[in-house]
Amino acid sequence: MSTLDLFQSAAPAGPERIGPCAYVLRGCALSCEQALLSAVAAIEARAPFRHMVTPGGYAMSAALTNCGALGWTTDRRGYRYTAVDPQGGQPWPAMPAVFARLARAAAAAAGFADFEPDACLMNRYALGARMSLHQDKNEQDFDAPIVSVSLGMSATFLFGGLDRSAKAMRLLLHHGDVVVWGGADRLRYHGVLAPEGAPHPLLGDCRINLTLRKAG
Ligand code: MD3
Ligand code: FE
Repeated sequence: MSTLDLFQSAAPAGPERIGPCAYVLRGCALSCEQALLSAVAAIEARAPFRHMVTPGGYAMSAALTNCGALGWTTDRRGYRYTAVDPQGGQPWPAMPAVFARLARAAAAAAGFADFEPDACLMNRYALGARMSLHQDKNEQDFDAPIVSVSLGMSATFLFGGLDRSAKAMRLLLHHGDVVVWGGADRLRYHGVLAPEGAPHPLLGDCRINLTLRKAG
């Protein structure tokens, strides 16, 4: 093997800083993609992706489900975390070890030691589905970071400011990319545009995003 081959091998790039306390780890999830995808399949068999309704009465275009001790839900009464899946009344499926391990390693690489997620919100975006600018503020502890894992088709992520009107930075996220947000960036407005580019060889015409959180 030549020196050039060594440099061209799939060594993951180091963390790329996109905010005071926010980092992209390109391709960080690729080494465990099979384990992640089988875990997603097992979770959706027990807690299917569904289109929830916002307090304003609109169905979300992304379909969602959860795993872990707590799961995020929305209905006409508001946004909240629950221990039980409101559709079926069973606890959310347990957090797979591969999710927790990846989230912990990614958080550590971004400078957040000892991250222990108790909730994983899973969003599935079909063609045309998107998520408009919002803040994540239903969690108890804003000191813990959020780790996001992108799977399937690519999508443009919008990374705004602390007030809705601030101009958003755009970042194209691909299969296997992991992003970590904490500290000063934890309450920034953010959103995601519809999947773009080619269908993914493993997931087809959709993008799935895992967001690992400490909710309770
Ligand atoms: C930036 N999901 O589920 S994850 C969400 O791609 C959500 O499914 C998007 O926003 C998706 O709430 C983006 C990335 C993310 C999550 C939390 C953040 C970015 C964040 C919190 C603060 C700043
Ligand atoms: Fe969010």
